[in-house]
Amino acid sequence: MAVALITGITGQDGSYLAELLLSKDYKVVGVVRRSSTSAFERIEHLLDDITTVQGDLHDQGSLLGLLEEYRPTEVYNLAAQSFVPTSWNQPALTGDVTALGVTRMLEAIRFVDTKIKFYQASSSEMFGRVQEVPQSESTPFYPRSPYGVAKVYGHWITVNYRESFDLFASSGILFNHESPRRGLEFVTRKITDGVARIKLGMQKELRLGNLKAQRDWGFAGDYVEAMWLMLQQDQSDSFVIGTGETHSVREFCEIAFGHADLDYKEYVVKDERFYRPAEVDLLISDPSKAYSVLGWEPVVGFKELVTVMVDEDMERLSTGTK
Ligand code: NAP
Ligand code: G4F
Repeated sequence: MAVALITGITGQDGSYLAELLLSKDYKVVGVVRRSSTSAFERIEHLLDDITTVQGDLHDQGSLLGLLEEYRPTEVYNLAAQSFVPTSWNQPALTGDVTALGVTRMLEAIRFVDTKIKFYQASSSEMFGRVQEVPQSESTPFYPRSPYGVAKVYGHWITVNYRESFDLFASSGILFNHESPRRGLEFVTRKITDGVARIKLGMQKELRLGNLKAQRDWGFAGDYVEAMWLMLQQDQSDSFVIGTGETHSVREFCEIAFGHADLDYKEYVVKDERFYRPAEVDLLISDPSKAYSVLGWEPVVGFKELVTVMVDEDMERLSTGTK
Protein backbone atom coordinates (compact mmCIF):
# COMPACT_ATOMS: atom_id res chain seq x y z
CA MET A 1 0.00 0.00 0.00
CA ALA A 2 1.31 3.46 -0.90
CA VAL A 3 1.80 5.59 2.21
CA ALA A 4 1.81 9.39 1.97
CA LEU A 5 3.00 11.65 4.76
CA ILE A 6 1.65 15.19 4.44
CA THR A 7 2.98 18.14 6.43
CA GLY A 8 0.49 21.03 6.50
CA ILE A 9 -2.49 18.65 6.27
CA THR A 10 -4.65 21.07 8.29
CA GLY A 11 -4.11 23.79 5.66
CA GLN A 12 -6.08 24.49 2.48
CA ASP A 13 -3.93 22.33 0.17
CA GLY A 14 -3.36 19.60 2.74
CA SER A 15 -7.11 18.96 3.01
CA TYR A 16 -7.59 18.66 -0.78
CA LEU A 17 -4.45 16.53 -1.19
CA ALA A 18 -5.59 14.15 1.57
CA GLU A 19 -8.95 13.72 -0.21
CA LEU A 20 -7.20 13.02 -3.52
CA LEU A 21 -4.79 10.46 -2.05
CA LEU A 22 -7.56 8.68 -0.13
CA SER A 23 -9.48 8.37 -3.40
CA LYS A 24 -6.38 6.64 -4.80
CA ASP A 25 -6.27 4.20 -1.85
CA TYR A 26 -3.21 5.66 -0.13
CA LYS A 27 -2.72 5.38 3.58
CA VAL A 28 -2.54 9.06 4.55
CA VAL A 29 -0.50 10.21 7.54
CA GLY A 30 -0.97 13.88 8.39
CA VAL A 31 1.54 15.82 10.48
CA VAL A 32 -0.13 18.23 12.88
CA ARG A 33 1.68 20.66 15.16
CA ARG A 34 0.68 20.79 18.78
CA SER A 35 -1.82 23.52 19.60
CA SER A 36 -4.02 24.30 22.58
CA THR A 37 -7.02 24.50 20.23
CA SER A 38 -8.07 22.19 17.40
CA ALA A 39 -6.85 23.02 13.87
CA PHE A 40 -8.93 20.26 12.25
CA GLU A 41 -11.65 22.43 10.69
CA ARG A 42 -10.65 21.58 7.10
CA ILE A 43 -10.06 17.86 7.70
CA GLU A 44 -12.81 17.08 10.19
CA HIS A 45 -14.64 14.99 7.55
CA LEU A 46 -11.49 12.91 6.94
CA LEU A 47 -10.50 12.07 10.51
CA ASP A 48 -11.87 8.50 10.37
CA ASP A 49 -9.81 7.75 7.25
CA ILE A 50 -6.43 9.36 7.94
CA THR A 51 -3.84 9.03 10.69
CA THR A 52 -2.88 12.30 12.37
CA VAL A 53 0.45 12.50 14.15
CA GLN A 54 2.20 15.26 16.07
CA GLY A 55 5.27 16.83 14.52
CA ASP A 56 6.75 20.22 13.71
CA LEU A 57 9.06 21.47 10.97
CA HIS A 58 11.05 23.26 13.69
CA ASP A 59 11.94 19.93 15.24
CA GLN A 60 14.37 17.61 13.44
CA GLY A 61 13.81 14.70 15.83
CA SER A 62 10.04 14.66 15.32
CA LEU A 63 10.48 14.36 11.54
CA LEU A 64 13.03 11.56 11.83
CA GLY A 65 10.79 9.69 14.26
CA LEU A 66 7.74 9.98 11.97
CA LEU A 67 9.56 8.67 8.91
CA GLU A 68 11.02 5.77 10.96
CA GLU A 69 7.59 4.87 12.33
CA TYR A 70 5.38 5.26 9.24
CA ARG A 71 7.88 4.52 6.42
CA PRO A 72 6.05 6.63 3.81
CA THR A 73 6.59 6.07 0.10
CA GLU A 74 5.86 9.76 -0.60
CA VAL A 75 6.31 12.90 1.51
CA TYR A 76 4.42 16.08 0.60
CA ASN A 77 5.93 19.07 2.41
CA LEU A 78 3.10 21.61 2.43
CA ALA A 79 3.72 23.11 5.88
CA ALA A 80 4.90 26.71 5.98
CA GLN A 81 4.31 30.11 7.50
CA SER A 82 2.46 30.95 4.29
CA PHE A 83 0.99 34.44 4.83
CA VAL A 84 3.21 37.02 3.11
CA PRO A 85 2.49 40.05 5.40
CA THR A 86 3.29 38.01 8.53
CA SER A 87 6.71 37.26 7.06
CA TRP A 88 7.75 40.91 7.58
CA ASN A 89 6.66 40.77 11.25
CA GLN A 90 8.14 37.32 11.88
CA PRO A 91 10.98 37.00 9.36
CA ALA A 92 13.17 34.69 11.44
CA LEU A 93 10.31 32.31 12.24
CA THR A 94 9.31 32.34 8.57
CA GLY A 95 12.86 31.43 7.58
CA ASP A 96 13.05 28.70 10.21
CA VAL A 97 9.85 26.93 9.10
CA THR A 98 9.48 27.83 5.43
CA ALA A 99 13.19 27.56 4.52
CA LEU A 100 15.09 25.44 7.09
CA GLY A 101 12.08 23.21 7.68
CA VAL A 102 12.59 21.90 4.13
CA THR A 103 16.18 20.95 4.93
CA ARG A 104 15.07 19.19 8.10
CA MET A 105 12.63 17.04 6.14
CA LEU A 106 15.18 16.31 3.41
CA GLU A 107 17.73 15.34 6.05
CA ALA A 108 15.19 13.02 7.66
CA ILE A 109 14.61 11.34 4.27
CA ARG A 110 18.36 11.05 3.66
CA PHE A 111 18.89 9.31 7.00
CA VAL A 112 15.79 7.07 7.02
CA ASP A 113 15.23 5.99 3.40
CA THR A 114 16.57 7.64 0.24
CA LYS A 115 13.84 5.91 -1.80
CA ILE A 116 11.13 8.16 -0.31
CA LYS A 117 9.77 10.54 -2.96
CA PHE A 118 9.62 14.17 -1.83
CA TYR A 119 7.39 17.05 -2.95
CA GLN A 120 8.23 20.64 -1.98
CA ALA A 121 5.53 23.33 -2.07
CA SER A 122 7.39 26.13 -3.84
CA SER A 123 5.71 29.37 -4.82
CA SER A 124 5.29 31.93 -7.58
CA GLU A 125 6.09 34.48 -4.85
CA MET A 126 9.72 33.55 -5.63
CA PHE A 127 9.42 35.46 -8.95
CA GLY A 128 8.55 38.65 -7.01
CA ARG A 129 9.64 41.62 -9.14
CA VAL A 130 9.24 39.56 -12.27
CA GLN A 131 12.20 39.33 -14.61
CA GLU A 132 10.13 37.87 -17.44
CA VAL A 133 6.46 37.71 -18.50
CA PRO A 134 5.05 35.05 -18.32
CA GLN A 135 7.08 33.17 -15.67
CA SER A 136 8.37 29.67 -16.39
CA GLU A 137 10.80 27.21 -14.73
CA SER A 138 13.75 29.14 -16.23
CA THR A 139 12.66 32.64 -15.11
CA PRO A 140 15.16 34.06 -12.56
CA PHE A 141 13.83 34.61 -9.04
CA TYR A 142 13.60 38.09 -7.42
CA PRO A 143 11.66 37.57 -4.16
CA ARG A 144 10.05 40.62 -2.56
CA SER A 145 9.20 39.36 0.94
CA PRO A 146 10.91 37.31 3.67
CA TYR A 147 8.40 34.58 2.73
CA GLY A 148 9.53 34.70 -0.90
CA VAL A 149 13.19 34.60 0.15
CA ALA A 150 12.49 31.56 2.37
CA LYS A 151 10.70 29.79 -0.49
CA VAL A 152 13.67 30.40 -2.81
CA TYR A 153 15.86 28.65 -0.23
CA GLY A 154 13.35 25.77 0.04
CA HIS A 155 13.29 25.40 -3.73
CA TRP A 156 17.05 25.38 -4.17
CA ILE A 157 17.74 23.03 -1.27
CA THR A 158 15.27 20.62 -2.90
CA VAL A 159 17.13 20.87 -6.21
CA ASN A 160 20.43 20.54 -4.37
CA TYR A 161 19.44 17.34 -2.55
CA ARG A 162 18.16 15.95 -5.86
CA GLU A 163 21.55 16.61 -7.45
CA SER A 164 23.79 15.85 -4.44
CA PHE A 165 22.18 12.72 -3.02
CA ASP A 166 20.15 11.46 -5.97
CA LEU A 167 16.91 11.88 -4.01
CA PHE A 168 13.59 11.92 -5.84
CA ALA A 169 12.86 15.51 -4.84
CA SER A 170 10.42 17.56 -6.92
CA SER A 171 9.53 21.21 -6.56
CA GLY A 172 6.13 22.52 -7.62
CA ILE A 173 6.25 26.26 -8.31
CA LEU A 174 2.56 26.89 -7.76
CA PHE A 175 0.85 30.15 -8.60
CA ASN A 176 -1.91 31.39 -6.29
CA HIS A 177 -4.67 28.85 -5.78
CA GLU A 178 -7.83 29.44 -3.86
CA SER A 179 -10.99 27.72 -2.67
CA PRO A 180 -13.78 28.04 -0.12
CA ARG A 181 -11.21 26.55 2.32
CA ARG A 182 -8.73 29.42 1.80
CA GLY A 183 -7.64 31.22 4.99
CA LEU A 184 -9.76 34.31 5.67
CA GLU A 185 -6.75 36.68 5.64
CA PHE A 186 -5.82 36.01 1.99
CA VAL A 187 -7.33 38.57 -0.37
CA THR A 188 -9.68 36.25 -2.32
CA ARG A 189 -11.36 34.78 0.72
CA LYS A 190 -11.35 38.14 2.50
CA ILE A 191 -13.33 39.50 -0.47
CA THR A 192 -15.81 36.60 -0.80
CA ASP A 193 -16.39 36.51 2.95
CA GLY A 194 -16.80 40.31 2.92
CA VAL A 195 -19.30 40.17 0.05
CA ALA A 196 -21.39 37.59 1.90
CA ARG A 197 -21.31 39.59 5.14
CA ILE A 198 -22.30 42.82 3.35
CA LYS A 199 -25.10 41.08 1.45
CA LEU A 200 -26.44 39.57 4.69
CA GLY A 201 -26.23 42.92 6.54
CA MET A 202 -23.47 41.73 8.88
CA GLN A 203 -20.82 44.22 7.64
CA LYS A 204 -20.95 47.67 6.02
CA GLU A 205 -17.66 47.95 4.10
CA LEU A 206 -14.60 45.98 3.05
CA ARG A 207 -11.16 47.47 3.72
CA LEU A 208 -8.49 46.39 1.23
CA GLY A 209 -4.98 47.36 0.12
CA ASN A 210 -3.57 47.41 -3.42
CA LEU A 211 -6.37 46.73 -5.92
CA LYS A 212 -3.98 46.89 -8.88
CA ALA A 213 -1.97 43.77 -7.96
CA GLN A 214 -2.43 41.01 -10.52
CA ARG A 215 -2.35 37.29 -9.81
CA ASP A 216 -2.70 34.04 -11.74
CA TRP A 217 -5.48 32.52 -9.63
CA GLY A 218 -6.55 28.86 -9.93
CA PHE A 219 -8.53 26.34 -7.89
CA ALA A 220 -6.65 24.46 -5.12
CA GLY A 221 -8.47 21.19 -5.88
CA ASP A 222 -6.96 21.19 -9.38
CA TYR A 223 -3.46 22.02 -8.10
CA VAL A 224 -3.11 19.09 -5.69
CA GLU A 225 -3.54 16.77 -8.68
CA ALA A 226 -0.38 18.35 -10.16
CA MET A 227 1.51 17.67 -6.89
CA TRP A 228 0.61 14.00 -7.09
CA LEU A 229 1.46 13.77 -10.79
CA MET A 230 4.95 15.18 -10.10
CA LEU A 231 5.71 12.24 -7.80
CA GLN A 232 4.45 9.68 -10.38
CA GLN A 233 7.08 10.66 -12.98
CA ASP A 234 10.19 8.58 -13.72
CA GLN A 235 12.44 11.43 -12.60
CA SER A 236 12.09 14.28 -10.14
CA ASP A 237 12.02 17.81 -11.56
CA SER A 238 10.62 21.31 -11.06
CA PHE A 239 7.32 22.44 -12.57
CA VAL A 240 5.41 25.71 -12.83
CA ILE A 241 1.69 25.19 -12.11
CA GLY A 242 -0.80 27.92 -13.04
CA THR A 243 -3.59 28.88 -15.42
CA GLY A 244 -1.64 31.16 -17.77
CA GLU A 245 -4.16 33.98 -17.07
CA THR A 246 -3.85 36.97 -14.80
CA HIS A 247 -6.49 39.14 -13.11
CA SER A 248 -6.33 42.12 -10.77
CA VAL A 249 -7.67 42.31 -7.23
CA ARG A 250 -10.09 44.93 -8.63
CA GLU A 251 -11.42 42.42 -11.20
CA PHE A 252 -11.85 39.85 -8.43
CA CYS A 253 -13.91 42.44 -6.49
CA GLU A 254 -16.02 43.32 -9.55
CA ILE A 255 -17.00 39.70 -10.14
CA ALA A 256 -17.47 38.77 -6.48
CA PHE A 257 -19.64 41.79 -5.60
CA GLY A 258 -21.41 41.59 -8.97
CA HIS A 259 -22.37 37.98 -8.27
CA ALA A 260 -24.26 39.23 -5.20
CA ASP A 261 -25.84 42.10 -7.22
CA LEU A 262 -23.62 44.64 -5.48
CA ASP A 263 -21.27 47.33 -6.87
CA TYR A 264 -17.84 46.96 -5.28
CA LYS A 265 -17.19 50.73 -5.62
CA GLU A 266 -19.85 51.39 -2.99
CA TYR A 267 -18.28 49.09 -0.38
CA VAL A 268 -14.53 48.73 -0.91
CA VAL A 269 -12.47 51.20 1.13
CA LYS A 270 -8.74 51.52 0.51
CA ASP A 271 -6.77 51.08 3.70
CA GLU A 272 -3.03 51.80 3.94
CA ARG A 273 -2.64 49.07 6.57
CA PHE A 274 -3.04 46.43 3.89
CA TYR A 275 -0.34 47.78 1.56
CA ARG A 276 3.00 45.94 1.70
CA PRO A 277 6.55 47.27 2.16
CA ALA A 278 7.42 45.69 -1.21
CA GLU A 279 4.71 44.47 -3.58
CA VAL A 280 4.59 41.73 -6.20
CA ASP A 281 2.74 43.62 -8.93
CA LEU A 282 2.14 40.97 -11.58
CA LEU A 283 2.21 37.19 -11.69
CA ILE A 284 1.29 35.12 -14.73
CA SER A 285 2.45 31.60 -15.38
CA ASP A 286 3.75 29.77 -18.40
CA PRO A 287 2.59 26.25 -17.39
CA SER A 288 3.46 24.64 -20.76
CA LYS A 289 5.97 22.19 -19.23
CA ALA A 290 3.36 20.84 -16.80
CA TYR A 291 0.82 20.60 -19.61
CA SER A 292 3.16 18.59 -21.86
CA VAL A 293 5.14 16.48 -19.32
CA LEU A 294 2.53 15.88 -16.60
CA GLY A 295 -0.53 16.06 -18.83
CA TRP A 296 -1.99 18.42 -16.22
CA GLU A 297 -4.41 21.27 -16.95
CA PRO A 298 -6.61 23.35 -14.64
CA VAL A 299 -10.34 22.60 -14.81
CA VAL A 300 -11.95 25.45 -12.86
CA GLY A 301 -11.78 28.87 -14.53
CA PHE A 302 -11.45 32.27 -12.85
CA LYS A 303 -15.11 33.34 -12.89
CA GLU A 304 -16.32 29.96 -11.64
CA LEU A 305 -13.75 30.05 -8.84
CA VAL A 306 -14.90 33.49 -7.66
CA THR A 307 -18.61 32.71 -7.80
CA VAL A 308 -18.26 29.34 -6.06
CA MET A 309 -16.32 31.02 -3.24
CA VAL A 310 -19.01 33.71 -2.85
CA ASP A 311 -21.79 31.09 -2.89
CA GLU A 312 -20.08 28.97 -0.24
CA ASP A 313 -19.50 31.95 2.04
CA MET A 314 -23.15 33.02 1.62
CA GLU A 315 -24.27 29.49 2.50
CA ARG A 316 -21.93 29.23 5.50
CA LEU A 317 -22.89 32.60 6.97
CA SER A 318 -26.62 32.39 6.27
CA THR A 319 -26.97 28.90 7.75
CA GLY A 320 -24.61 29.50 10.67
CA THR A 321 -22.38 26.57 9.69
CA LYS A 322 -18.61 26.91 10.18
P1 NAP B 1 -2.00 27.15 4.67
O1 NAP B 1 -3.47 26.97 4.49
O2 NAP B 1 -1.50 28.39 5.32
O3 NAP B 1 -1.46 25.87 5.49
C1 NAP B 1 -0.19 25.87 6.05
C2 NAP B 1 -0.03 24.59 6.86
O4 NAP B 1 1.29 24.56 7.46
C3 NAP B 1 -1.02 24.46 8.02
O5 NAP B 1 -1.45 23.11 8.10
C4 NAP B 1 -0.18 24.80 9.24
O6 NAP B 1 -0.63 24.23 10.44
C5 NAP B 1 1.14 24.18 8.83
N1 NAP B 1 2.30 24.64 9.60
C6 NAP B 1 2.69 25.92 9.80
N2 NAP B 1 3.82 25.94 10.55
C7 NAP B 1 4.13 24.66 10.82
C8 NAP B 1 5.18 24.03 11.55
N3 NAP B 1 6.12 24.75 12.17
N4 NAP B 1 5.21 22.68 11.61
C9 NAP B 1 4.26 21.94 11.01
N5 NAP B 1 3.23 22.48 10.32
C10 NAP B 1 3.17 23.82 10.23
O7 NAP B 1 -1.24 27.03 3.25
P2 NAP B 1 -1.77 26.46 1.85
O8 NAP B 1 -2.42 27.56 1.11
O9 NAP B 1 -2.47 25.19 2.06
O10 NAP B 1 -0.38 26.21 1.11
C11 NAP B 1 0.31 24.98 1.27
C12 NAP B 1 1.77 25.19 0.92
O11 NAP B 1 1.89 25.67 -0.41
C13 NAP B 1 2.50 26.22 1.78
O12 NAP B 1 3.84 25.80 1.93
C14 NAP B 1 2.44 27.49 0.95
O13 NAP B 1 3.51 28.34 1.31
C15 NAP B 1 2.58 26.91 -0.43
N6 NAP B 1 1.98 27.68 -1.53
C16 NAP B 1 0.69 28.04 -1.45
C17 NAP B 1 0.11 28.71 -2.51
C18 NAP B 1 -1.34 29.13 -2.49
O14 NAP B 1 -1.73 29.96 -3.33
N7 NAP B 1 -2.15 28.57 -1.61
C19 NAP B 1 0.87 29.00 -3.67
C20 NAP B 1 2.20 28.57 -3.70
C21 NAP B 1 2.73 27.90 -2.64
P3 NAP B 1 -1.76 24.98 11.37
O15 NAP B 1 -3.09 24.59 10.78
O16 NAP B 1 -1.49 24.41 12.70
O17 NAP B 1 -1.51 26.46 11.26
O1 G4F C 1 -4.00 36.87 -1.17
P1 G4F C 1 -2.65 37.38 -0.87
O2 G4F C 1 -2.34 37.67 0.56
O3 G4F C 1 -1.64 36.36 -1.53
P2 G4F C 1 -0.10 36.48 -1.96
O4 G4F C 1 0.62 37.52 -1.21
O5 G4F C 1 -0.06 36.55 -3.45
O6 G4F C 1 0.48 35.07 -1.45
C1 G4F C 1 -0.24 33.86 -1.70
O7 G4F C 1 0.17 33.32 -2.93
C2 G4F C 1 1.55 32.91 -2.99
C3 G4F C 1 1.80 32.39 -4.41
O8 G4F C 1 2.15 33.45 -5.25
C4 G4F C 1 1.77 31.85 -1.93
F1 G4F C 1 3.04 31.37 -2.01
C5 G4F C 1 1.49 32.44 -0.56
O9 G4F C 1 1.67 31.41 0.43
C6 G4F C 1 0.05 32.91 -0.53
O10 G4F C 1 -0.79 31.78 -0.63
O11 G4F C 1 -2.41 38.75 -1.68
C7 G4F C 1 -2.60 38.83 -3.07
C8 G4F C 1 -2.52 40.30 -3.51
C9 G4F C 1 -1.28 41.04 -3.00
O12 G4F C 1 -0.71 41.75 -4.07
C10 G4F C 1 -1.83 42.02 -1.97
O13 G4F C 1 -1.10 43.23 -1.86
O14 G4F C 1 -3.64 40.99 -2.98
C11 G4F C 1 -3.21 42.26 -2.52
N1 G4F C 1 -4.15 42.75 -1.50
C12 G4F C 1 -4.88 43.88 -1.61
N2 G4F C 1 -5.61 44.07 -0.48
C13 G4F C 1 -4.40 42.18 -0.31
C14 G4F C 1 -5.32 43.02 0.33
N3 G4F C 1 -3.94 41.04 0.26
C15 G4F C 1 -4.41 40.71 1.49
N4 G4F C 1 -3.99 39.55 2.05
N5 G4F C 1 -5.31 41.50 2.17
C16 G4F C 1 -5.80 42.67 1.64
O15 G4F C 1 -6.59 43.37 2.25
